[in-house]
Amino acid sequence: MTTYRLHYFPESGNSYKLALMLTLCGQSFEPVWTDFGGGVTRTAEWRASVNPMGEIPVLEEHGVRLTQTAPILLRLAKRYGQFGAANEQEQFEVLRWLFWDNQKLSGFMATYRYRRAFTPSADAKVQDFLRKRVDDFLGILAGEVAQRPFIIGDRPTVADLSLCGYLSFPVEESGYDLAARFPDVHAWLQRIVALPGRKPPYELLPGARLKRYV
Ligand SMILES: N[C@@H](CCC(=O)N[C@@H](CS)C(=O)NCC(=O)O)C(=O)O
Repeated sequence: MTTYRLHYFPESGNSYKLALMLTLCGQSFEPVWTDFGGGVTRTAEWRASVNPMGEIPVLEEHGVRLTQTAPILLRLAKRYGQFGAANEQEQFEVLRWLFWDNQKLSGFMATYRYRRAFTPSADAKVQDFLRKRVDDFLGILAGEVAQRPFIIGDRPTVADLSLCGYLSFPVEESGYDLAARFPDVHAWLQRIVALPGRKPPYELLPGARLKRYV
């Protein structure tokens, strides 16, 4: 049995992707709270000893440190035979959406939400730019999940677990009322919420929280 340690901070949607996947696969992990707000991931010591990429999350498997949620999710899907692709075409689709999520939806939503909720005076022009990008991406996602229950078909895959990472936090933080503005995205999220064993982010990622400004 693999023992896991997850280096995270509670507000991290990327950490939630891994915590959720492990939980849905019936696995437990030791949570390793990290002082992201205090800047620890920017220190040379942390980068040398935990992650040279300077990013959270980091998943330790028997002490081996893994980073980047997409390949980690794929590895866990293979290991537990859950939330993976059933054939080559599905694998292509899963990868397509994992890449899109990392670069577009999660990438921009994470930045928009962090600045909006967890910094004291985010530049309005930058926020406006980021919000327009997120609006576009949510519209794209809505168009897809309106056509089928999950992003690549009838079953949830790690692509869904990645895409939902930042959309699973409270509306107060993101400022996005998905039920009102993107009902198809909201309905798809509810299908993820209904998965057996699913828990919300702050239940899986405990500990001291960042100061919230909104
Ligand atoms: N593509 C990475 C993204 C990780 C990431 O951006 N994590 C954020 C926190 S949730 C971070 O550490 N950001 C630090 C930075 O951008 O300098 C993944 O999937 O693991």
